[in-house]
Amino acid sequence: MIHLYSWNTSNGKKISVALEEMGLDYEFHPIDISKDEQFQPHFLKISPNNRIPAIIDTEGPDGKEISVFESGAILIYLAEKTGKFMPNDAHKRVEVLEWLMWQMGGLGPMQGQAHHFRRAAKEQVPYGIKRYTDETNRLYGVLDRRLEGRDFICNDLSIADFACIGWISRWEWVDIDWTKYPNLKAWFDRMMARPAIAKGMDIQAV
Ligand SMILES: N[C@@H](CCC(=O)N[C@@H](CS)C(=O)NCC(=O)O)C(=O)O
Repeated sequence: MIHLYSWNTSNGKKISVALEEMGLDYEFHPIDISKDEQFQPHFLKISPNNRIPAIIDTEGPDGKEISVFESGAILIYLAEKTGKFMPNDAHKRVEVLEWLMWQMGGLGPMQGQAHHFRRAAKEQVPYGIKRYTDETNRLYGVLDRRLEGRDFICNDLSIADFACIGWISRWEWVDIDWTKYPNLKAWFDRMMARPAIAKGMDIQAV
């Protein structure tokens, strides 16, 4: 059994989407970050950076329990556990890792800062709003070009797609103009039309 400690956010949804697509049984344990539950000692034991998501797999390697934090590490762990959504071919595998790391180091942090400056900051900081909105748009452009002629980011559906979907689904928070990113919009619609992805994205935090 996999225990998912998460919340209804862009990083949290990556893992529920992956678990649904992989067909793994899991139990959802909400960690309400609006109530600072990410600082509870039991959660810090498995996620020392006090961030969701994290998992406990009671049937980890060698049958022993394992916990994993950091969404990218969790996606790789689950792909290796199931043999799904991560190619064995070394060239194709590198591509999936490249796009996964692109999301982890680029799209997530930049769009996250755009969300912060546009929606949460206690003062309006025009420089911050522009800097991170522009950067998010640049990254949407990168992904749009990558998706030209491809159904999924690395041709076949992979953990790179799972990493991006939660962020792209928050496009309204950054005022994205879809006419600039037609390949990305088609990918978003294609992803959301998959029942397992729609279910994983709909994980309820309460
Ligand atoms: N690099 C981390 C980022 C996780 C992250 O930022 N999670 C946010 C929610 S999307 C969180 O837990 N925030 C709580 C806090 O800032 O204390 C990952 O990908 O797992």
